[in-house]
Amino acid sequence: MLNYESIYKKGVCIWLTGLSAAGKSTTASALSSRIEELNRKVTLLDGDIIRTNLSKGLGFSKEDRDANILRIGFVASEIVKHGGIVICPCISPYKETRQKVREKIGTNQFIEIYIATPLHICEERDPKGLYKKARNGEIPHFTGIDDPYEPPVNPELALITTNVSIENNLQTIINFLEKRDLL
Ligand code: ADX
Repeated sequence: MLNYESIYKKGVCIWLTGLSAAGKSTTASALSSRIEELNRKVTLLDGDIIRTNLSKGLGFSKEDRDANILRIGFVASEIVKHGGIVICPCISPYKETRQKVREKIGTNQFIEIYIATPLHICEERDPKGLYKKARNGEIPHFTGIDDPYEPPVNPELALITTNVSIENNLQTIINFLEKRDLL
């Protein structure tokens, strides 16, 4: 049986960028469940998880971060090419590297979402205690502390997680995808 839905639907990559503890993974997994409720299949390529398999052994130098992002971008581009939906929550601190992924996927199907939580809030949240360690010098090159984060200049969406609910943010993303005919 032909699956007409996958033939007629365009693929899309929803790329969530922002600092550690900004809320990327939380937003991504809630979004993934919501899209599944709409009877579409979703692949989640979470930076944290990819680093335990596809990018195992890579560290946090610029070179290694770029390699990590380009690997995730490559897998995402294959999924999009075949009409799938892929969600990628990863810090992806470098503008130029995100741009390379955008070009690989095709700009109409690359939706860059900036999870714009400010550093002091991420640091207050500190769910894994990593900011504290970074401040103590136990984790060198920590994004936002002693390693750069280049915010997107023109993201498709920028979301605030401090006084806006996850539910509201999900609705904003879903509305955007529907308007672009990507859902
Ligand atoms: S990226 O820079 O290559 O995009 P990625 O999203 O895969 O990063 O992984 C970030 C996660 O690695 C963070 O959420 C945090 O748990 C962990 N981590 C460990 N060391 C660092 C570091 N030096 N900078 C940022 N995150 C780190």
